[in-house]
Amino acid sequence: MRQSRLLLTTLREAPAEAEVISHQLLLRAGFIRQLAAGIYIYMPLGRRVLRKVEQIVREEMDRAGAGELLMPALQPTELWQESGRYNVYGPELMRIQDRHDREFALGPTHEEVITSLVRNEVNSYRKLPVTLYQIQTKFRDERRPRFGLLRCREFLMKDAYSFAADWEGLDQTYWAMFEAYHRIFTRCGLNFRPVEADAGAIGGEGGTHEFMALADIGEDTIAACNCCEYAANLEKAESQEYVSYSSSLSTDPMEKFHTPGLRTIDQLIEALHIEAKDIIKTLIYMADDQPMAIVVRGDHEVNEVKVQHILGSEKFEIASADIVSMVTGTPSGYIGPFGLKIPVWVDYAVAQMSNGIAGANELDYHYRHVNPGRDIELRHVADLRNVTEGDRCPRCDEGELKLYRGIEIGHVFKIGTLYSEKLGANFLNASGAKQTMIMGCYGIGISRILSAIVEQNHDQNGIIWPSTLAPFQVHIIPVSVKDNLQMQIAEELYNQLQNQGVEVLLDDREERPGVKFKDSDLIGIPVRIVVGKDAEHGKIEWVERGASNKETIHVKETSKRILDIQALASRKI
Ligand code: 9G3
Repeated sequence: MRQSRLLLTTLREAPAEAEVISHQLLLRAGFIRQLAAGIYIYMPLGRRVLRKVEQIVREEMDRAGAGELLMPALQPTELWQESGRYNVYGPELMRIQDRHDREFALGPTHEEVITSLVRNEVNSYRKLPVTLYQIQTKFRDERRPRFGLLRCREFLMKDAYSFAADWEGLDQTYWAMFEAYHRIFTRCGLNFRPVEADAGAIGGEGGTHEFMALADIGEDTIAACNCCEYAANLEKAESQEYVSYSSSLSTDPMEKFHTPGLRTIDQLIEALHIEAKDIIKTLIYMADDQPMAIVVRGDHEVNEVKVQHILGSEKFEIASADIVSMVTGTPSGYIGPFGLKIPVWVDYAVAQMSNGIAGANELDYHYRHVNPGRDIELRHVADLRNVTEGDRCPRCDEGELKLYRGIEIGHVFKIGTLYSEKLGANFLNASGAKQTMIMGCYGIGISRILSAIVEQNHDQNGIIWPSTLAPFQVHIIPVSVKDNLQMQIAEELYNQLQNQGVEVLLDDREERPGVKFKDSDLIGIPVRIVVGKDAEHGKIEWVERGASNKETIHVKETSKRILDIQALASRKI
């Protein structure tokens, strides 16, 4: 491709609304342009990268035995009525009316569509298991689209769905997909971790993993052991139940004492010269509109996903201040797990505490020398908290958990009969009896991967694309297009490499060299060949993006080197 013919406008500055580096660089390097909030145009360079990610995904999905189809984005909302999800999703589900006033949803995902297809196409165990996938645009009307391609309202997803006759069949497909995801993200050059995850709204009966690209701006937090393979989304991560720190068990009876104005953890620590872990924190929540006390140690946070699963409640949220004072008769800051007329759930770490400080359910008063085993009615004790850095790994005995931020780039679910039941996707088994298909679903955020890659692969001059995804493999830059010899050598090299099947971008623009080099650093093509004054001696400069070295080599050496690069770029592990 000749750069003078390519629609590529680089920007010196990113617009103010671009807060993260991947959003800034994808805009500045001309890979994307925003049409509206959370809605993007993939410019030619961006489209080329997107297509390479799609290609890797297709190869690995096909290799895992999945069949590619393409479903409509327009979905009759009758299907969402049938699955019972029509009212589960509010404004996030984009709906439109057609000319006959029939309502359609713009598909945010396709469980309903695929299940309604398979219930008509498959009726015998002989046709199972079957896995189908598509690479297609999804619509989710996010309240706050942000971070460029990381949280869009229209985005590209690979979504796959598997149907099996039994759980064993689902298991085989699930792990085949898991392996395929591992290969896909490895080939994309991503630094990622598969983590145990919470099935969330989609529910499902059998477990789920997320694939997280490690990045400081990632919205998710994961806990990973520094010794074994254990890794989990913070929503689900566990630690050894028995905390290591042992304190002196207090034999003194618990004693109420005056703590005027000490409402917060920090004020207590400051005034009493204690640590957060000596404090018993009681929070009031509403679980399906029932008030409930959740008790955790002062240095821990309530994990609302864990508590919601334990309580089995649909709705779970912190109680408002007036509910708190109504339920406990106390202003917030002095609440303790004593004599409350509501259920009290206590985290493991609190049950093992001794000599703690807790609110006395009286303004300006706390208790000290509290031994929960002795002084608190421990009817409900469970794992209610977020794990913290340094907690002991729940799988191996010597490991410690470390916390990382991650971008969710993939998610695999065992959803069982959640949709096949509701939508009647049944089959006749070997003995002719009717059974419900067992499903799995598997997503990859194709467009989100571009941002994850840039978050992990950039420097102060711009993007550094892995060779497997770069929009071009080689960038030829003649220093002066007015110098006939330089242009002649550049053109010859351009044609020769093109004939070798190399993806080459030739910067034939009439621009100053400095501008060309800045643009080249910004768009991040892995190999740059500079044709300058040494051309008369048949010498060119070979520069690898991200490496510090620049080499002067003979022009004849280039094609050999390029062949090595091509072998690297096209390797299918
Ligand atoms: C909706 C809206 C947003 C949604 C969903 C439905 C997320 C929804 C979960 C999934 C689960 C899997 C197949 C590919 C992998 C992920 N956001 N989810 O179901 F109506 Cl507005 O999409 N689907």
